[in-house]
Amino acid sequence: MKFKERVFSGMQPTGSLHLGNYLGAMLQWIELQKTHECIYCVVDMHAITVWQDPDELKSAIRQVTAAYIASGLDPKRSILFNQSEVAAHAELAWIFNCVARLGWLNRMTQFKEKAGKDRENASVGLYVYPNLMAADILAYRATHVPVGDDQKQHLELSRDIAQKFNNDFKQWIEKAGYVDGNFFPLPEPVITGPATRVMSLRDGTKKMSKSDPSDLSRINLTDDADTIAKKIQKAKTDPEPLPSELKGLDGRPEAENLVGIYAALAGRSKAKVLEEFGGAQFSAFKKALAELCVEKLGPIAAETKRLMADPAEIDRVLASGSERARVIAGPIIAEVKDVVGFVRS
Ligand code: AQP
Repeated sequence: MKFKERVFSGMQPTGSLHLGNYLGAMLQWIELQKTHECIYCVVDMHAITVWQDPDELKSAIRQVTAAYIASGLDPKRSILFNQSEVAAHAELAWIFNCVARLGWLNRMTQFKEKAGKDRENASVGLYVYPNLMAADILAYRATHVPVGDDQKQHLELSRDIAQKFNNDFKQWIEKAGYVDGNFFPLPEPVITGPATRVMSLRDGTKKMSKSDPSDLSRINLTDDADTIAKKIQKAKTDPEPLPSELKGLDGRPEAENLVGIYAALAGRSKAKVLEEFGGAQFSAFKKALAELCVEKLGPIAAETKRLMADPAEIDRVLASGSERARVIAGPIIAEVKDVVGFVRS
């Protein structure tokens, strides 16, 4: 079967979105909506794989939706909704729990990082998170998934699950009229954001993350100008001035990260940034970086705040998006049930 090009991606409402989410994923989402049918989800079911305060979760779902719109996603053009409102995600995830192999999940580095030493105490949901992610994508037969670099391994697993489903049920898939046996596409990762892995401002070897206990480690899309300036000023660096050439960043992860953020926000290459700032002290560079961040992120924070003043309108956007998402996923999940041998009434 020739699959129609369709884009799917999502972010977890585990806190407010940050610069890593924006540069690693969101900018690609905005570009892709100009050329493709796009489905962008607030993945609230993924969020509860680690404890979420229920009141904060409700607010975070609306906050992330507002940040989507404020960043430039158009709810008329793209489908924006929250995952738990479309039952096909959970239904397909269960079937994929029965397709994916334990050995595959045991190799997932994100589970190992998130579960840490207290593995026995991690939720089962956290362990099977990648199966739900495969279901998110394949419930729409999405062909392209724009994500940051950290999601590469999960995307490979989604492809493995799609392939195994196509193989395991080949005979019944063909009987259902798919002569080439391809029920699901093998979704392509699109990892082409201007900064595919933005690192923590406190430790250049760790990715910037919503769940880092230190708020100084990240720039949130809701931070005001003073907070952004303070965080950049406090960002970890080394004592050397900035190099004039790229190879001078080797072994200097914090310097490389800040230069990368500047380059991504300015739409320039790191080499060009170093041409301008090579030899400068970090104090001067950080000042320029803070100004650039405020210029680019300030309008998003202001618009998010404006949208959050009317939560009923955000809920309307989500309701309409969920309805449109169900229209696509409904017939696909019905066919999946037929193929695996369930009786539908
Ligand atoms: N630091 C990052 N650099 C580039 N891209 C990033 N992404 C996340 N962090 C970075 C990308 O943003 C999208 C949404 O991510 P997510 O919210 O679903 O989950 P995550 O990857 O686990 O992000 P966080 O911020 O680290 O959340 P927590 O702390 O809750 O786990 C994805 O496309 C991701 O690649």
